[in-house]
Amino acid sequence: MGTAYSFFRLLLPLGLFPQLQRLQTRRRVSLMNSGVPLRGKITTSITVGLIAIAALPLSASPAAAAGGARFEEFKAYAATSEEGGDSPYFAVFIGRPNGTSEVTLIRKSWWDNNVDDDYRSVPQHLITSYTPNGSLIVVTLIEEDVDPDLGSAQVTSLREAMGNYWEDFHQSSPQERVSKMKYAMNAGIGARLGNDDLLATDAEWVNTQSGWLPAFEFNNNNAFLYKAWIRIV
Ligand SMILES: [Ca+2]
Ligand SMILES: [Ca+2]
Ligand SMILES: [Ca+2]
Repeated sequence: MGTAYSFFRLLLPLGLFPQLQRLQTRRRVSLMNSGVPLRGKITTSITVGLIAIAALPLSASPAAAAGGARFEEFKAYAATSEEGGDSPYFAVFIGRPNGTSEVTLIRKSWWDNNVDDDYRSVPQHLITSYTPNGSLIVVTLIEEDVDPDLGSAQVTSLREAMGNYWEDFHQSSPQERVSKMKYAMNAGIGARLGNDDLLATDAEWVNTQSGWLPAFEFNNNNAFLYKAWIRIV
């Protein structure tokens, strides 16, 4: 899949491509109704589908030894300067060395308008049960204003876009992987937010199958400081 294609997908909040596919289906149906023979085309798409199935990586099944990733806790050392408490939530991307990936939102109702300086929370939220060494975890801290901007449709399209991007870059150099995926999270989330604030993004590598990863740190010109901790369990 081309890089330009997946970057384009990143910025498409609701996914234009399923609509294009539907349009093609409609066109095919209307062509069938018009009596135009389509056998050649249908055979071709079945063949392409079979090739795609045959090309699925065999390494996708989890290795028994690999641990899962749990979002243990976060602390707001300094909340943002907005009036009242912050309403933080986290978008987490996990890219594995085999090219598979996940995107999850971590958001608790009791954080809403309730996070001030020195607030600490221990949600112990299991993100995924498969995080082998060499996986990259990227976390973006977002602050809600008015109402939540990322519903399930936005998360689904973000997950798909990030997945395509990771497929393209999961074998690039480690430095490039970090910078590309941080950039992709910022661009992909930014394109899907209304009035919520994207505060900061940080990344860490998984290099243990049991224990804490280094803290994820979120700050921007000292306007706020949050840290979050993920543990491999
Ligand atoms: Ca807010
Ligand atoms: Ca805000
Ligand atoms: Ca909002």
